[in-house]
Amino acid sequence: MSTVLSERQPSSAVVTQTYDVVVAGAGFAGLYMLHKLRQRGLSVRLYEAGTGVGGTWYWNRYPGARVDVESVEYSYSFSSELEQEWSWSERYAGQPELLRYANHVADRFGLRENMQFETRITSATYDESARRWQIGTSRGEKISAQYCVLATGFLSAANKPDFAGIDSYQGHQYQTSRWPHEDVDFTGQRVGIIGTGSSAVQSIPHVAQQASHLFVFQRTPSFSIPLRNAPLDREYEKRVKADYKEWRRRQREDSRAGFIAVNYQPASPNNKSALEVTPEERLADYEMRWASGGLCFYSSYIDLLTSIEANETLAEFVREKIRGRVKDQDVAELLVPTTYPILSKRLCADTNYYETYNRENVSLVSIKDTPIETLTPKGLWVGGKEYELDSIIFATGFDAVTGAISKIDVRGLDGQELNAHWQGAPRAYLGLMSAGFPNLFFLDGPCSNGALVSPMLLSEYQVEWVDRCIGQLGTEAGTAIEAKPDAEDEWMEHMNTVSAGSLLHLANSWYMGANIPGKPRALLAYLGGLINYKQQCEQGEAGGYGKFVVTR
Ligand code: NA7
Repeated sequence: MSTVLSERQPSSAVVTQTYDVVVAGAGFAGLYMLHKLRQRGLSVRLYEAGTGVGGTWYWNRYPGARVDVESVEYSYSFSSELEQEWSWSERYAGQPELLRYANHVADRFGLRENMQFETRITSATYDESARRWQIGTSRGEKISAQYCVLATGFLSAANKPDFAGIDSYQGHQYQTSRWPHEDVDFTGQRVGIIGTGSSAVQSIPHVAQQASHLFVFQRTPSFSIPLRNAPLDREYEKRVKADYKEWRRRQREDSRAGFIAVNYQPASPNNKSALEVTPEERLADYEMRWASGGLCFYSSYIDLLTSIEANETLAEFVREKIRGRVKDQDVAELLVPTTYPILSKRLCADTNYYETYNRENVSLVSIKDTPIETLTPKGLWVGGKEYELDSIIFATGFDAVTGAISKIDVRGLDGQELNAHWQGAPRAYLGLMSAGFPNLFFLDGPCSNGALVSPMLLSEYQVEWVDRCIGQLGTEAGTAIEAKPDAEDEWMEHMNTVSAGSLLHLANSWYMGANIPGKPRALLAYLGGLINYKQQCEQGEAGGYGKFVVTR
């Protein structure tokens, strides 16, 4: 077996190893992938850039970081023992608890012995004669693996814009997605935060409680709904645990996106048009969802993301709510989004976000028409004014979905670069494999619905698909599977067909790659829904993987 490099070992060790499968990333998808492959008795090595497991919840340690999918659903379903023994403390778990859960899973299933931390996979080159991947790491290792699974996460490659003067700034700099492991205390400080997406919406109320003054630099306002977090109702937990199997079945089979938390979301998916009901009926539905909290507006009327008129009914409802939460109506108007349809950017879910602007020590600075000119040694210049700041927080998001994969130098058949294959737009059959890149799998990658459905559910489904595939092919030397170019073309066409007319195209969001300067504008996710996606994946497996070229 391989040499195990623990989290504490120096980074100078260089080993050359051979495995059946190499997995990149110790987030929830990577951990489960490792578990499945170990159960098959395969030799597997998981490489992780951080010093520990948890992926998103390892990196995003900013104050207020919290999942906005209900805890009982944002958890693994593969082990009923795990389901029964783990108890969430809140309706929506906070980052520390989610990190504890990831660590518990790694320990409970003995996964650490096959993991190597502080190691980033930097290259993967397909050796056609051996039909194996030659993998390079940030430690200089060269590894040979028959299969390679990239579980690198769709919100993991941090985006820190290259602001002029950024190196001249002498205060403290923080990035929400690279937050220090130690507590950060802003007491008595003048703090600036750049960005008003989910990460900022969660952290602003916390930072405002410490800072002497908080300046929020907003380019585009978000739509945010109250999260209505609370300690987890123990009666509710009992009911869920008594019936978890059926609960999970319904998540998989009965819901549009894998969410069925009926206790807290009394509103089941609404299959009507927002325009076919009376204004009173519509308002009642919206009020019920507002009171329930969180992301349940996604399961409201069926045409909210296809009809601008229907969408506007919800957008206006939420705008009015924002106006009602903010005392200064000039500030409220700056916080009201008007330039894109609601839900076409990821909806935020907050605790006291808008109310924070009622505090004396919080100022909203719109940088929509006057972008940040430069950082200075003391702070930053915007709108002809210098803001002196002790700390600046960059809540500027991610190079989403493709960012982490494109940082790896991947070369497939004939030396073709994956980044070249994805130039213009990423291409991957079922979001799982790209033509010309045999034995290379993506989890939560582009062209699947990772960004739009229950992330745990999709990860588990994809892991099980990949595990079955590797299991059926086996590890005999020379065995390879590759998506047929036709299958990939058809999938891309299908993706375009199901997304035609979607309002998602109208926003400059990370779903569209539009938040990163120079990134091609293309919808990165599959909009066909979870049930349809699974049917398509089953078709892909049918006929002995008929949509793939299998070589033995
Ligand atoms: P988001 O949602 O991408 O938000 C990033 C924010 O940073 C957003 O308000 C951006 O404004 C702003 N931003 C980015 N670049 C700049 C520059 N150059 N100048 C000023 N402002 C900028 O990332 P989050 O981390 O908050 O959330 C990501 C996901 O995590 C979220 O969708 C949930 O799924 C969980 P913009 O809107 O581009 O004008």
